[in-house]
Amino acid sequence: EGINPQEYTGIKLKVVVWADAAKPKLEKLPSGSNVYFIAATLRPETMYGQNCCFVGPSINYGIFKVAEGEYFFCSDRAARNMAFQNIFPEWGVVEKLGELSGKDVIGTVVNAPLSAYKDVRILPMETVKASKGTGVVTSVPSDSPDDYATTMDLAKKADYYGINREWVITDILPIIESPKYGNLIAKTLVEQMKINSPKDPKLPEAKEEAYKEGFYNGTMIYGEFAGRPVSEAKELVKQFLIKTGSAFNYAE
Ligand code: A2H
Repeated sequence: EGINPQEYTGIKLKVVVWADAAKPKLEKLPSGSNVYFIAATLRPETMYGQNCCFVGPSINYGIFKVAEGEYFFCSDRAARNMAFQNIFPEWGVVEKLGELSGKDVIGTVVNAPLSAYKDVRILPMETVKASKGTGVVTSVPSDSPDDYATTMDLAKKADYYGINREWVITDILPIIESPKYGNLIAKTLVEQMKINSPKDPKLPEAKEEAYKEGFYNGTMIYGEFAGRPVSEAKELVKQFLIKTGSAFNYAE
């Protein structure tokens, strides 16, 4: 963690169907409540391509009250930060209604705002850091090398990860066009750099290059801002998500 605050967009992915393993741990939730998985992102303009949402399987998470009938699923650490950013009803106060591990929620179906795939699954990503963001990472395999590498690994080793192969969407939607890497920047970079695992040490370099190329040279080719440069669309998509109640600002 550096000295400058990191400004994330908190994306709200509403639970549609809980995984069976999560159900016994939800007893304190009033019936009819809405729970949202909160994913911290730096790339709100890519949300059209969300194909799943990642949690760290061995990270501990909580369910926190945000309003009457509305709850957030995120790490304790993120909840504490949110309590000091006017996101919860009472400043500095965290009200926790449940504790779950990432493993408990694998297979949960959530609605991903703006995503062309609409409802997507919660899937495991071993490289999610508990010490960053909300501990929840929404997956955009077209533009994030980490998400692309993890998606491909999950599809290849679904049995090993204890997931259903059909939960992994590998038909990747192009969102951004770049002169250098075409319309699937992450896939192109992962293949060019011969990255074949989510733990490959070349991933940070691929991530850096994908981010720069997308931001400075990318053009949107999907959604209401198609034709606009990514550098402009980023803020427009973010404001649209906030206005429609699907996102909020979160800093740490
Ligand atoms: B980004 P920074 Cl399309 N552990 O969102 C690991 N990674 C995490 C995380 C955690 N606890 N919390 C957030 N992230 C990811 C979209 C995206 C992202 C795209 C391309 C690049 C990219 C879709 N995933 O990030 O370390 C989230 O993934 C590359 C910079 O705080 C978040 O934005 O700078 C980004 O890393 C935050 O990274």
